[in-house]
Amino acid sequence: MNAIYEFAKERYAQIGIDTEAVMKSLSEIPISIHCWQGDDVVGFDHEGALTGGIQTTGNYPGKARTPSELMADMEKVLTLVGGAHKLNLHACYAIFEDGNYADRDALEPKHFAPWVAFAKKHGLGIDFNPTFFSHPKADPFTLSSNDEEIRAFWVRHGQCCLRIAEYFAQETGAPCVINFWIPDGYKDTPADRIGPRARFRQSMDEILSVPYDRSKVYVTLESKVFGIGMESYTVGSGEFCMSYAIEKGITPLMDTGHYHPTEVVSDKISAMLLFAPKIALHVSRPVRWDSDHVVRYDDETREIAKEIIASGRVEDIAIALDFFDASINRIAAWTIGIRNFRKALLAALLTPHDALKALQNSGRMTELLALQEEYKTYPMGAVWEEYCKREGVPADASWIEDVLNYEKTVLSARA
Ligand code: RNT
Ligand code: ZN
Repeated sequence: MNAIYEFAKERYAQIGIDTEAVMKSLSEIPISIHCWQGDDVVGFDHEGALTGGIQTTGNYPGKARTPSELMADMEKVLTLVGGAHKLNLHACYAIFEDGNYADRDALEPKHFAPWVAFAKKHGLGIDFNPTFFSHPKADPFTLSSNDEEIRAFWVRHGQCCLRIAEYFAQETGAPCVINFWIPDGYKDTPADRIGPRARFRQSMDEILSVPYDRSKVYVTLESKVFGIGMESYTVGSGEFCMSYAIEKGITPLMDTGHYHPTEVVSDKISAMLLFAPKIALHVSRPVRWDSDHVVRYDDETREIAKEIIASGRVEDIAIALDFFDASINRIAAWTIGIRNFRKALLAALLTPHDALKALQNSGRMTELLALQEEYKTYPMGAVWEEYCKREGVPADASWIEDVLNYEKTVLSARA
């Protein structure tokens, strides 16, 4: 018996919350873990810089250089975070065994076989992302390029990624969320905004015209307001992606860093859920801009989690993380971000949403505000510790020492 947990359990019971049921629900919500935190979004299919309007900054030692290093690092992370997870891969993480390189438009399931083995070993479903950046043909235009050869190349890339997504779903038994994001855009005011968008639309139509099993492969489309070097115009804007997703019956994806600084994704979730059967999220942390900082347990993160739970539609929302910090220990970065989002979900599950909604509906806004604030200091930490113990992962800050030991024994050897 853990006296602190028992006290918390009693405290939450008084407001109608069953902490045992909460812990069960919490462990079942899948969070998709992005492989790209481990190597600063480089991948294994090219040499050269990360392009596409995104950037990693920092050169903390010990980044993963090979598939086996990246897998080992992710394995370490999985010992520190509890609950259901998926593995989120990018096409540039293809593994060319025996040196059999294939360009992006010729990728096949076999190039991801080691990842499937890794996922099976850890009981993970796999999500996927075609990679429309860090490639000589991303010039930087891809699916919206006015060069037919380049556009066709990237259409083929999208099509072969759909086949790979289906393979992931077949192999793991879990549906595969495949997310399309293109960096296409202009630094300065374009003369023609509609042309590139029309070509993007045509390209997506062409990609989605290949047959794929819609019950196993969920296509998502991620919008963006701007990127580095694409400050004035991005082809895949919010309106474009939302409209296209609704028209085609695919899923819109919102990345928390992809809006104007005072816009918040927490407010968009409910609006989108009324029109899209499913939505998808990239949980990140913008600091002034789409800076992809490690997710904190901050107000907006908690509000997003609250919206997910309070909507009653958690099973319709695909949750993935998307941050990449190269200035701190990368295993710690992953662990902090994953634990924080799980904590935010816990806070949301420990909130009596129905009672609060009833106050709102009867106009008792004073009590609503008062209770929202009171609940913030309820003993959630005790439930979190109990949850972690039951999941067999560190319940307290002791994981930090574990990561620092791993740095000493494993990462430091990667000179
Ligand atoms: C970029 C998008 C995109 C990428 C990953 C690596 O702004 O957020 O999701 O971060 O695909
Ligand atoms: Zn994203």
